[in-house]
Amino acid sequence: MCAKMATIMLALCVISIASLRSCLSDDGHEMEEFLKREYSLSKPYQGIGSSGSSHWELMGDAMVTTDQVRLTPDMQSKQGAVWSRIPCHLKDWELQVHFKIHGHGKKNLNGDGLAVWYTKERIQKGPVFGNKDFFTGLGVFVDTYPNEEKHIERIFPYILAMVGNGTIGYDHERDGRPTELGGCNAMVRNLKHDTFLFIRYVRRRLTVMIDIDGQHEWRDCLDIPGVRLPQGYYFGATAITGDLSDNHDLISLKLYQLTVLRSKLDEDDEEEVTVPSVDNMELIRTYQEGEAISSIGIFFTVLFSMLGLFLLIVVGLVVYSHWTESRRKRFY
Ligand SMILES: *[C@@H]1O[C@H](CO)[C@@H](O)[C@H](O)[C@H]1NC(C)=O
Ligand SMILES: [Ca+2]
Repeated sequence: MCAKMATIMLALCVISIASLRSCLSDDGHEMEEFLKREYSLSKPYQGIGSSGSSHWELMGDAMVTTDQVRLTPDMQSKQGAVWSRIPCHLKDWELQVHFKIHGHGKKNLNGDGLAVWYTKERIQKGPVFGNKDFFTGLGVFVDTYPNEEKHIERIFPYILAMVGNGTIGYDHERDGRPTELGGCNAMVRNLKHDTFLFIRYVRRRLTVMIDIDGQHEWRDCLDIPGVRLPQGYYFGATAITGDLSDNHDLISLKLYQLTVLRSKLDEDDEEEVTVPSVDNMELIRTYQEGEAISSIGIFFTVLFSMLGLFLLIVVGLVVYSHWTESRRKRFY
C-alpha cells in the first residue's frame, strides 16, 4: 500500500518536473547558445575575399574596409555579396546581423536594399537584391524602395521574409507581396546608432526581430511556425542599387547554434526536409489578401460616403432653388 503511494507520488513528481522543463524550453530560457565562428563574420574580417584562406567569399562590387563589409557603395547600378563557403548543418540556429544603410538620397529616393540568405545556391548574381531569382531556401529582405505605386498602406523601409523552393519567383514590381511570409516596417536609414536584424530558426519556427531604435531592445517583426528548411544550406548577404542608391554595409554576422530540448515525440515528427516549404501557406496568403481587401473596402466606403454626401447636397440645392423660385412667384 505504502509502496504504491510512493510510486504514485514519484510519478506525479516526474510529470511535474517534465512539464516544468518543457515550459522553460518553450520560453527559450533553457536554450543554450554557442557562437559558431566558422559561420560568423566580424572585424577585422581577416582574409575575406582572398583566395581560399577565409570562410567567406566576396562577390561583385562588395569591398572590405577596416570598419565594414560594404556590399554596395552609394552609387548607381551596383551589386555585391558576401557568401559563406561552408554549408551549415545546424538544426536550430540564430543569426544576428549588424548592418548599416546610409546615403545622400532623401526618403524614398534611395534604394534598393539588402538581403540575408540561407539558401542552397550561393554566389549567383541576380535581380533579388543582388541574388538570383527562383532561389531555394530563406531570404530576409530589407527593402528600402517602394516599387509598387500604392505604398500608402506600407511604410518603407520594409523588412520581409520569403521561402523559395526553386520554382517560386520574387515579384520585384510588387515588393515581394505575393510571396511574403510576413514583415514589418523599419526606419533603418541614416541612423547614428547601431541597427540589428535577428533571424531565429528553432523547431521549424521562424522568428525575425529588429533592434533599430538604439535602445538595445528587440522588437518582433514576424513569427511563423511550420517553416521547413533543409540543413546544409549557405548563409550569405547581398545588396543592390539601381537608379537610386545607398551604402549597404555589413558590420557583422554572428551565427549561434541553439541547443533545444526535444522530447521523443518531437524527434519522431521530424522526418528529413529536402525541399523548403511553409505549412499552411494558403492560410498566410488569404490572411494577407484579407488585409488588402479590407483596406480597399475602407477606400470604397469612404468613396461611396462622399458620393452620397455630394448627391444629398445636390438634391438639397435643387429642392432649395425650387422652393425659393416658387416663393418668388408667389410674391410677384
Ligand atoms: C514549390 O511551391 C509551389 C507553390 O507552393 C508549388 O506549386 C510547387 O510544387 C513547389 N515545388 C516543389 C519542387 O516542391
Ligand atoms: Ca522594393
